[in-house]
Amino acid sequence: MTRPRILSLADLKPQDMAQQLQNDYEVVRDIAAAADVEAVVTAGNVGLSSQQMRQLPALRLIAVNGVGVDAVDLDEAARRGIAVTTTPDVLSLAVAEMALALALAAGRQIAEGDRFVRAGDWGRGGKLGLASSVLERRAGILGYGRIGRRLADMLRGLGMQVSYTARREKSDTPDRFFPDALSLAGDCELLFVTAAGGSETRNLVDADVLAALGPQGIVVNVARGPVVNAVALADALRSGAIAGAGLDVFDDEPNVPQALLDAPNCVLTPHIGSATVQARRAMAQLVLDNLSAHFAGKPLLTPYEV
Ligand code: 8YV
Repeated sequence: MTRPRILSLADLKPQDMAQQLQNDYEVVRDIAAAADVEAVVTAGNVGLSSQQMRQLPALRLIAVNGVGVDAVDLDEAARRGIAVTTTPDVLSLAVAEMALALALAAGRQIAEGDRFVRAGDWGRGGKLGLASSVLERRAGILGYGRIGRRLADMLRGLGMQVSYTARREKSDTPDRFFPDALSLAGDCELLFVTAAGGSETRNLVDADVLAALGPQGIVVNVARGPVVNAVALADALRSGAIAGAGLDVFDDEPNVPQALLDAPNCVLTPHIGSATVQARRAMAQLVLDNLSAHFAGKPLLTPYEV
């Protein structure tokens, strides 16, 4: 039996899941050789532009190995009746765990302490200053979707007081609602960014929000780089307007602005929020299941509804 041809712009992980894709499909990697393909596999941070879609006249399905659709031209997909699927829920724990890890790393001098020990400063009698407790802070979550809510559950479980802002107040949560980022930041010292990317959330965390967070404040971003204004963030770290940051996402990955590389108490990771074996395996399985459903003419498992 001939295997359907698909275009893959992003590798599935772990290796056995990538192998499964190879077994089930003829996997093309060059878009110039994919004019006949009905399905494309892409990553959340890779997406598919309208220009790429124009090179794919037979396209019927965009299977995103991730939850972010900000890099997919959804208008063009809708206009052409191309379905989009994502991998919701299965990565929420991993990304929430990463957010907590970054908060602890920035707040408890983990990266700085590691550099201090390796540089021999401890051995030479040096001392790190005292940190301010992370779990005794009030936490604010900007973006209260699946990942934000998973994180809220985690933080509450650790005894933290949690507030959030989202487009609408939710009735089914004990967490306190604030109508916007500014009022949320004014009430917390640990601000987690878990909002979807795209034009609606660009620069939501700006100089005013950082000033409201205050000199004890820590910002953690596991969502999309542009939600936090990188220039304002680097300035706030340098001037002491906030105390620290933990960043897993950036405007122009894999390039990280020099101002953030140079900023004090800024912990940086290379977009690895969902990069656990468990999450990536479950994500890959959903991609495979959505592809199978499409080629079998069955309903998609996790269609992205605009
Ligand atoms: C991944 C992501 O880095 O879910 C998303 O939108 O950005 C991340 O989980 C990526 O999609 C991995 O394929």
